[in-house]
Amino acid sequence: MKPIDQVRETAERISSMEIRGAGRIATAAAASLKEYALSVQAESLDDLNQKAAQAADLLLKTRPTAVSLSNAIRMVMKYEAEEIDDARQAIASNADRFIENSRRAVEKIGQIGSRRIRDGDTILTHCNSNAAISVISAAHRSGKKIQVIATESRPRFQGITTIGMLDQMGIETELIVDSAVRTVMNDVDLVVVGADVITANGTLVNKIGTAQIALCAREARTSFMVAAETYKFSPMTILGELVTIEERDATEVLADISRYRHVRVRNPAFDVTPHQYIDLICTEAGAIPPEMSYLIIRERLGWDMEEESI
Ligand code: RI2
Repeated sequence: MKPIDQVRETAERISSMEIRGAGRIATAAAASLKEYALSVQAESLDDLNQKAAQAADLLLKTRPTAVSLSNAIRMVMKYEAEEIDDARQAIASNADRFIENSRRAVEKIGQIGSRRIRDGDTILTHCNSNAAISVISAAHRSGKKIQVIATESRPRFQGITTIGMLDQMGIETELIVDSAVRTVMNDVDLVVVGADVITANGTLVNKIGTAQIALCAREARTSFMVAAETYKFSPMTILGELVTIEERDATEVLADISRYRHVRVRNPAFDVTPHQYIDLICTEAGAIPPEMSYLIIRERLGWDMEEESI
């Protein structure tokens, strides 16, 4: 396989959601760029830089919402080198560092977030988030007796992945359809969800349905926690950029749309939860109120206002 075909294949697996989850797509992209940088033929340093940038672009276009992808690619592609081999090594070690930091961040989020869970709590989660599951599993491992309510998360049913993971850990779990959230909310002590994007003002962009859950939690006075690595925060939102909400194929919702003449399917993959509905964002840098998101972007992502492109 040509080196660029490996990148194309990874991009295809991310687009089709064979590889999914904001964290996983970021680490898959970093690993793909590393492999590419180490194997592609290059005639000069410029040639390598250009080829790596093209490969990065292929990966970047796969999922338009997840900022984890652009943050990962920006971190991997941040290098200065005088020789081709130095550039290859710099990309490879940046990718390794990103992947290792990501793994550690999820672990740390679990430790920090689990302290907010009390013995006997019922936790509701949506979709399938590694960061959210890390919080739940850390609470379970620390000996707290907890139950989880997991939504199906239509149309891709990531909730089935979640119940499988929780089941493996021996955690008591109930599966509900997405529309049952309000019905069960009075039984819930804490909502824990992941994040695809957190903006400079603490707004959360996450799997479609999250905003409705936040609304129900607010009505029931139930705490709403977001579990997110700091690379889920979006630097570009400081510069006023809006988050693009990915619209996926209609067939994910309705297989046979052709038999209807007047029907159109809308399939937005994510929705927007205002920061007022979020009690806490649990990151590897600590548990913060959403209003502190700006500082996370400036301090953890080292974002410079001059740096307008990735
Ligand atoms: P982790 C997922 O997106 C879900 O929206 C989930 O909440 C988010 O990524 C974060 O997941 P999708 O790829 O990075 O299923 O915490 O569309 O695993």
